[in-house]
Amino acid sequence: MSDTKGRIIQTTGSWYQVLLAGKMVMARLKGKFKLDELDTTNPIAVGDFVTLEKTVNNEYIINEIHPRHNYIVRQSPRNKHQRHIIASNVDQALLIVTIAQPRTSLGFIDRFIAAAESFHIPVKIVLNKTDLIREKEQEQADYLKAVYNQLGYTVIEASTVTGQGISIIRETLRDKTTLVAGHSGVGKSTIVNAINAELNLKTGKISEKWGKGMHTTTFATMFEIMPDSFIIDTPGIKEFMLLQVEPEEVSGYFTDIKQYAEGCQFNNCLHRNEPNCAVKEAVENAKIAPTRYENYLNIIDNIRDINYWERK
Ligand SMILES: Nc1nc2c(ncn2[C@@H]2O[C@H](COP(=O)(O)OP(=O)(O)OP(=O)(O)O)[C@@H](O)[C@H]2O)c(=O)[nH]1
Ligand SMILES: [Mg+2]
Ligand SMILES: [Zn+2]
Repeated sequence: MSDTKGRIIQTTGSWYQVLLAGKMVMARLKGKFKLDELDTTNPIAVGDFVTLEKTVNNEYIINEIHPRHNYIVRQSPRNKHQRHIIASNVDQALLIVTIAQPRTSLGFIDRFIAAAESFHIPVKIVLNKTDLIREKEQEQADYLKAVYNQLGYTVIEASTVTGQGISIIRETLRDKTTLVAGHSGVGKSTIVNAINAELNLKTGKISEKWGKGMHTTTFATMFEIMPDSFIIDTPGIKEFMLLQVEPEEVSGYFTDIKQYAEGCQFNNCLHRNEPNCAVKEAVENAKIAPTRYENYLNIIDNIRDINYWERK
């Protein structure tokens, strides 16, 4: 019997695909497995590093999960008090957005970034399909680049048609575990295929595997896109949301707002109507982008609505 360290690539019911020394093996969980986090529905998630034990029958058994650096959770679809770990040990998130075909709203981008901040995952943005940007849309592209670059979320301009940005994306992914996210149709699979054609992911239509009816069994998948470089594809990007967060916590996930919040008169300031609010002042003086502030307000309103209905 020998112990070895592997990484969970995919979970399918009670069997786990584990990458072990460059090879894929199937493993099962040890019979009596102690769960340290009792409020999660799945003990093991994609991205987990585990210790495997090979039994006398040449089967692999998972007998230890190594501590997670971070993880992405969502509410269990069956029980709102339970959490489901989507993926763990994520180095960064690459959010693919487009100005047209489809249009990604800044509200979606800001919600995504806030959630990623809450999970301690750094974000980079890929502005894809630059070949489709027409003159009147250029202003929106410029605004997006200016706002997010300034905040420290690198914006990589890309097009799988012209090849722009593809080598930058390749270098960004190298030696890391990256969650690749974005609305359906923005070009996630096309970009991945441009980097590693061997993966040959389906493009152009919503992949059947994750089509309607699959939303209750959300499993993330991990691919090795290059040696030691992994990408995580999550089917339910809508579930990537701020979870169990109070309105007062949200500004902590907006780096720009957080920076000014210390100057507010009240330390529980929501930066809406309170007097002597340093955040509102920063918005008025164009120190904070107006769309960022609006999207922040939308998020806290949304949380208040949800809390209201849940407490009723
Ligand atoms: N013009 C243009 N079209 C692109 C570009 N990148 C991808 N596309 C096209 O956009 C469509 C959708 O691309 P996909 O890669 O399937 O999109 P996806 O994000 O994987 O979508 P889902 O799997 O549904 O989430 C395909 O028809 C691609 O050929 C680009 O840079 N420019
Ligand atoms: Mg796809
Ligand atoms: Zn304030």
